[in-house]
Amino acid sequence: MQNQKYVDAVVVGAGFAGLYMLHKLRESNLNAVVYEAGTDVGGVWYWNLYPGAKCDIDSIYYCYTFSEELYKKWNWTSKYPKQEEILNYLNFVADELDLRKDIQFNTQVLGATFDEEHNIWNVQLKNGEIVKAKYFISAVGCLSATNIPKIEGFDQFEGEAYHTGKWPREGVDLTNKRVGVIGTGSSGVQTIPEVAKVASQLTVFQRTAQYVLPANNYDYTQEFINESKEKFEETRKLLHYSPSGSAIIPRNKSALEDTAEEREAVFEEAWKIGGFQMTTTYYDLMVNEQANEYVSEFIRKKIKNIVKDPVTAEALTPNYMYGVKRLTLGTDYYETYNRPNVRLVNLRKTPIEKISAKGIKTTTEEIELDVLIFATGYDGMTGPLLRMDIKGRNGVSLNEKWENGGKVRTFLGLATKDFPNFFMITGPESPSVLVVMPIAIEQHVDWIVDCINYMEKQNIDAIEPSKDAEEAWSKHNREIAEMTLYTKGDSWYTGANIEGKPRSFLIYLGGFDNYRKKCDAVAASGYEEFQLYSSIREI
Ligand code: NA7
Repeated sequence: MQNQKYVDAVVVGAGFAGLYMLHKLRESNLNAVVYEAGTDVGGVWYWNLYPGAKCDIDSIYYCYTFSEELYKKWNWTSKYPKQEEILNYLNFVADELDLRKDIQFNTQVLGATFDEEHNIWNVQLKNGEIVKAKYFISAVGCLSATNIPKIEGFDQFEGEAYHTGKWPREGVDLTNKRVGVIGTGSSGVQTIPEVAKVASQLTVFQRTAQYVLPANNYDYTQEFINESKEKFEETRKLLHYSPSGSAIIPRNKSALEDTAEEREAVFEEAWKIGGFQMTTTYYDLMVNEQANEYVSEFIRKKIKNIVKDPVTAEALTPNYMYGVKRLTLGTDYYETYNRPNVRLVNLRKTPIEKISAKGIKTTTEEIELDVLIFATGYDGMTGPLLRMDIKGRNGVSLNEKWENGGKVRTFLGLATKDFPNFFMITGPESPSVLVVMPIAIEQHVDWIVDCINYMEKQNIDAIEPSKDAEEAWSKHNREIAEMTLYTKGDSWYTGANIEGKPRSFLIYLGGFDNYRKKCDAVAASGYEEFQLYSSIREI
């Protein structure tokens, strides 16, 4: 006989999203439980333990802003925080808010099935337990479903192999080892310079060259920390109400308005400052192809100036548009290729044929490796949701409804029809992944908890978006995306990084400020674009 318990809400995942959701639900006197597959809090910051892992958003922004007291209690040490520091921060938050008592660790949620008769979710845990809940809330993140590409012979490899996003907690000793890294996205770009420092030989297997901007990370002074705390309210407003949902405010100038010399000076200054300063130089870098070409060319020249070997420099130079793949920040990334123990294999010229017992066989050679690192990214946005078996009305699964990711339909990225009382924090078709993530999370959690409170007060049993609302929202999303250059690239933004994944663009690009207004208007209207059900009153 299965052991069953009932809670008001089940939350999946104990990262930034799950922790804040739990706190807010408890504040509303709801009985909630968080299930987390890991042994502790942290989400992606629990799993991404690879050498060099850090966040590429300023730490004073990449944190919660719902509590001034909490914000002021924590001291960040550097502009771009290391994974360990963020994990410490999330542990601090969990302790301050006493969250752990409602989190069950080591517990994977396999799926959930909606019981239409009782308006209840039956949540299935890997340990066999079924938990009943009125609300089923995903806090699984956007980049948590790791992708290891299917390469022939992987099972024959006699060395060690790891994915950056599932790095062993006990660490990996790479000292004097022959290491291979496949992948040059943000994870690869961060880990490659660190691995190069200790490995005897590092071979980077690159399929697509990246635009890597210099991070120019630095330690904060106490004075800066004090000032940033003083500016709490200003910062909170900036992050929550700006179009980008970040501190990045592009200048109100087109790259086409400046002369070549002026543009060069502007780009040069941004390069010197580092970080994402480049994205602030002109407002039209991602909407005008000529503007985009100017910045692309500037970075291409930088790469060729830094990398000494011309063949390597050529291979590292991207030939596609700047920004259509997620931009990356690096520390000595291009410089690393000048080291004698580092070599780049250009997979466009010599693709991987197979993995052998000893290493990697390309079309021209076999490269022997002791350790193989997959920095091959994630099945983004839909992956973590579709890896759970979520069944809504009529037993139809989310996979079936969304046609395995080929036809995603949501309303505001928060909910989807036929899956009543199922909420997605930072779901597809929301702006989240282009907004400072904890800020996007706070906006979603606040909206969801307001909605739940409304339902509880109004005796509503179930809520789901209407078909018209979600069709209109999805269409609106696609139309805005088509006005930009973002859809033109192959990356996790478009699903092109996963073999067989249908291509689609699932990030709302209409501005975080407009998005928030839309969400607020929906709530203020009494959730007009949703269907509400109550067994005890007419709606
Ligand atoms: P990304 O950015 O998706 O990068 C993955 C990298 O792995 C990228 O260079 C891919 O090349 C490469 N890749 C993927 N599959 C293969 C195969 N089969 N062969 C060779 N190379 C492959 O993931 P990250 O973990 O670096 O970063 C994810 C996000 O985390 C990041 O954007 C930030 O938002 C934080 P491709 O470009 O597809 O040719």
